[in-house]
Amino acid sequence: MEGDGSHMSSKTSPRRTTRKAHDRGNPHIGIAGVVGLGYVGLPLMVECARAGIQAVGFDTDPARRRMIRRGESPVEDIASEDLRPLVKSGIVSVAEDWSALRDVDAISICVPTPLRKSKEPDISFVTAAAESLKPHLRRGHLIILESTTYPGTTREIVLPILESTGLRVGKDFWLAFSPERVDPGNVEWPLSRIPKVIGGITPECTREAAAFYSRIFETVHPVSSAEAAEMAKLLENTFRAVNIGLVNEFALTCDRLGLDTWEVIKAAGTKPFGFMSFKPGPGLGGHCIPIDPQYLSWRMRLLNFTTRFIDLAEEVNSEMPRHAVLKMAMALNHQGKAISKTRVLVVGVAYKADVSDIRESPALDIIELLISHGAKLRYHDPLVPTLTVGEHTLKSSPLTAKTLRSFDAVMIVTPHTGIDHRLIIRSVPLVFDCRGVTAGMKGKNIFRL
Ligand code: SAJ
Repeated sequence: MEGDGSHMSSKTSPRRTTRKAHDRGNPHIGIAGVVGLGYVGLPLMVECARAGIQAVGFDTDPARRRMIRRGESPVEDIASEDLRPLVKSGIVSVAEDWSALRDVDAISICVPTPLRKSKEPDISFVTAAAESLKPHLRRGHLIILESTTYPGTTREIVLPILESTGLRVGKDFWLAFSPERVDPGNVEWPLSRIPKVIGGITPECTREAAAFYSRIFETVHPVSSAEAAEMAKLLENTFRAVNIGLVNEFALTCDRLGLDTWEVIKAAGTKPFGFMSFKPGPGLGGHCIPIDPQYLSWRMRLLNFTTRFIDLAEEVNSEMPRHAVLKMAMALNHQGKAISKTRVLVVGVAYKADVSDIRESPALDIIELLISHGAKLRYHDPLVPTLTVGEHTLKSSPLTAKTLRSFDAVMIVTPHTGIDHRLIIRSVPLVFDCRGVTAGMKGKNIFRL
């Protein structure tokens, strides 16, 4: 980015927003504060340290504060052996209370933004962070909200809390939104290489935030407002939810036409342009994709606007666990077996391959459905040693030829790397594959979504 990271229209060509990290930025920002030390906040602290910026972490969980001070990482993407030297050197530290916020110059808020049971946004963690910051807000502070939220949160919720101190945004302090883009488990894209969208409450806010983040991230992309930055993130993840919903509907369609969904998708994927492959699955898991679009649909309902694609994708995606169980029940039926009393092993329960996170995992819905239909259920997941579903607490069963032979059916729900699917196919009378890992494999005992 040319100049001091001054605000540019969104028409700025990408090359003009690219700047070498560490070359310039607001020199008055010496110490970075990060509120919320989870899968977003802790990697951000480490990235600040790698850019030579001292980072001070804030978290409401005393156990987590103690753990990080010991140099132990509570986050999968940060190895303790990488964290420990940073803590030892002091460039990464964890504050005991909020008053230390006065001593930092920039504060990135990386707290959860989940959904309530009513499917409404829960921004209580964001407001709590802003309220904790308020007594310590001072002139010169740069505040950046990173938590995914609906357009307007930064201006309508965070700004009034901070300005109730009498300090004025754009004059006494700066406030911007910059969506987190941490992709758990993605080694191809290290955090510093993922372009960072930034939108301020005022042009000066955008400039200050862009200048600071350009010291940490290779590319910053300023936009004209905090709302534009909030909305960009929702588009990114709604794009995924809707396309996954589309391909899941294709799975339902192929099922009714007696076609192999995976064969059809593989064929369509040979198109070298104008097509992007998504895969059907047992449902939509994780703490981003099923949730972020609901923030937008909730916001738009307040304006009497129906976000039909989001709502339809949610309808199709949330139906997939039931569809998967029903289709496996039909396959068992062909073998003269009912689901009740059937011994079923669910293989893979995390929300996606090669992560241990089970939040919103469709495997939880599938397990509940199978148990409610009387199946004798076990699971295997090398990354999830124990699992509680409803009042059932289960332990991951070993995956050996011997244990497999004790099951009537295996349902492959999450395709972790390294799971021996061929062993499963050789050992069990019925394999129901929700992820296409057996695509192309032949076997009378193989059934697919
Ligand atoms: N899924 C499908 N079919 C697909 C892709 C995903 O059923 O073709 C399912 C997954 O199994 C999972 C859910 O959808 O249950 C979400 O999967 P995801 O690949 O979107 O992974 P997430 O939830 O970890 O999304 C994150 C997001 N990153 C951020 O929000 C910063 C998302 O924007 C990334 O694009 C995504 O990682 C990624 O690409 O891995």
